[in-house]
Amino acid sequence: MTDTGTTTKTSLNKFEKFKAEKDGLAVKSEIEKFAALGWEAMDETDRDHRLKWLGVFFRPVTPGKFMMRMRMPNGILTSDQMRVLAEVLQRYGDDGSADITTRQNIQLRGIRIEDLPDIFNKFHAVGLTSVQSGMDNVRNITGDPVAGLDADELFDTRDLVQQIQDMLTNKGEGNPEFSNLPRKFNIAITGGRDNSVHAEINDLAFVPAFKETTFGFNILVGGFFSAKRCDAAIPLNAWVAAEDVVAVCRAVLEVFRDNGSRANRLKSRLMWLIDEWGIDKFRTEVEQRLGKPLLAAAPKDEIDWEKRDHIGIYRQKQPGLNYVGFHVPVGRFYAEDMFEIARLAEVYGSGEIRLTVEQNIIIPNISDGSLATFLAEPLLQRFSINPGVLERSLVSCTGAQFCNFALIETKNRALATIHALEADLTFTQPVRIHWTGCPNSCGQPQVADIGLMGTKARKDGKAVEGVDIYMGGKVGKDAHLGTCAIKGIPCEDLQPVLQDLLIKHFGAQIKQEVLLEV
Ligand code: SRM
Ligand code: SF4
Repeated sequence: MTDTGTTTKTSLNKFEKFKAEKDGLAVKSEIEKFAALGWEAMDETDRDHRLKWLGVFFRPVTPGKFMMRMRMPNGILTSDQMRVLAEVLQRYGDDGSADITTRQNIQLRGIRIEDLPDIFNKFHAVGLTSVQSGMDNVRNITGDPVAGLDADELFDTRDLVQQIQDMLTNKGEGNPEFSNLPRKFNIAITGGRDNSVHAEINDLAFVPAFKETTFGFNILVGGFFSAKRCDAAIPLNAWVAAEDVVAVCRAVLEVFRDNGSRANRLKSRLMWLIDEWGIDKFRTEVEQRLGKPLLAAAPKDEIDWEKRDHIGIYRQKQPGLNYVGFHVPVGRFYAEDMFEIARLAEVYGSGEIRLTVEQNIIIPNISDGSLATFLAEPLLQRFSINPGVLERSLVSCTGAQFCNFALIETKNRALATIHALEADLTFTQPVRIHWTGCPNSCGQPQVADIGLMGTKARKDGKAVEGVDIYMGGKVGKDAHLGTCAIKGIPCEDLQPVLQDLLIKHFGAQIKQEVLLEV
C-alpha cells in the first residue's frame, strides 16, 4: 500500500500504528484463544480495537458484555437469520437486547467473549456475517428498503448491494484488500424516487439517473458527519451503468485507501482528500483505477419524490401481495420480539424481513387474504403500523446506556419527551425528530426537521446534560442538511422549547383539554 497523500510513515496516527503492527482481520484466527483467555486477560488492542474488524465491540460502559454489529446488505434478512440472532441474545437474559441501526442494520448486546466461536459458527450456518462492520472498513451498505416490491422503483438495488458487500468482504469471510482504509466509509445505492437511503450523507452514493434513455446512476462522493465537520456529498460529475457500479466502488475505495490521510484521524474521511486534490483530480484518479473514462453525469437525477417512511400497509407490484411496515420505538427490541418477528414473517409472508434507516421493520409478501389476521397479531399492538405523529419518525442513536462517547442518555429520553409532547399537542403534519448523544452524529440530527445533539449545558452554575438543536434538515427530493439553531438547552428544560418550535414552525396546536386545565 502506498501513502502518497500528505502523510509520511513517521506521522502515522496511533490507529495506523497498531494496524501496521497487526492487521485487524488477523484476530479472526484467534477467536478460540480469546474465548479461552476471557476478556480481562486479552491484549487490550486486540480487545478494544481489532475485534471490531469482526464486528465485536468492547463496551467500556458494560465491560465484559460486548456489542456485535452485523452486516445486513440492503437491510434484508431471513426469518432463519433473525431466529439465530434471537437465539444468541436469549442466552444473556436481561443483558441481551438488540438495536436496529441508522444504517439498516442490527446490533446485538450483552455478548460474552467465550461464546464467540459458537456464535460465529451459528452465523456461518445461516449466511450471516459481522465482518468488517467497524473501524476502518466500509459500513453496512444501504439500499431501498422496498427494492423489488415497489411498483414505482427504477431499479432493484438488492443484488448490486450484495455484490458490493461480497467484493468488499470476500463473501463475508474478510478481505484484507479493503480492511485497512484510512477511516470508516459509507456506501448507499438508491433505485427508487424518494432517496430512502439518505444518499447525500454517504462517502459514496449512487442515485438513479437516465443517460438519454439508458438507466444508470449519477455518483455522489464525500458526504459525511463527524464531530469536526459535516458535509453533504457532492457530484463526481459521473454517470455509471448498473453493471459498472461494483467496479466503481472498488476504484473509489482503492483511491481512498492508497491516498487518504493516515496522519490526522479527524481529517481522514474521503471529503478531506477531495478537498486536497479538487474533484477533477479525484475523478481522474478514479478513472485510472477503473481503467476507463467515466461518462459525464446525466443532467438530472430521478429523485423527485418526498421521502417515504414505509410505516403502514402498502400494495406491492406483485398482484395480491402487500408489505407492512411497523414502528419499533427507537429501534430497540429483544430476543422474544425477534422470535416473534421471524414467526410472523414465515406465517404471513415469505420469511423475509427488512429494516429501514429509520430503525423500523418491514415484512413483505403478505397476501390480501391474510392481512387482517396479521394485523390482529399482539406484536403489532406494541410495534404499531399507526404510531403517534412524533413517534412515527423518531430516530435515536445508542447514547449513554452503552456508548462511552455519549454526552447524554438518548433512547429513553427521546421516547419520554415525544410521548409528553404528543399528550399535549395536536399535529397537522409529520415532524421528524432525531436524537444523537454526541457530535459524532450517528443519529443523524442534520437530516431531521428537529435534530437534538447531546452536549454539556449549564444550569444554575452546574454542568448538566443538554442538547444543541438542529433545524432545517430536508430528506428525499432536494435533500439538504440542517444546521444548529439553538445551543446548550438543558435536557430538563427541553420539552417547552420543543413545544414552542413545534407550534411556531410545524403547525402544532395545544390540545383543548390541556388549555382548559391551565
Ligand atoms: Fe456511529 C462511532 C453507533 C451510524 C458517525 N457509532 C460509533 C460507535 C462505534 C462509537 C463506540 O465505539 O461506542 C457507536 C457504537 C455505540 C453502540 O454501542 O451502539 C456508534 N453509529 C452507531 C449506530 C449504532 C447508531 C444507531 O443507534 O443507529 C449506527 C450504526 C450503523 C451501522 O449499522 O453501521 C451508527 N455513525 C453512524 C452514522 C449514520 C450513518 O451512517 O448514516 C454516522 C454519521 C455518518 C458518517 O459516518 O459520516 C456515524 N459513528 C460516527 C462517528 C464519526 C465519524 C467520523 O468521521 O468522525 C463515530 C466516531 C468514529 O468513527 O471515530 C462513530
Ligand atoms: Fe455514541 Fe455519539 Fe454515536 Fe450516539 S452519536 S452512538 S453517543 S458515538
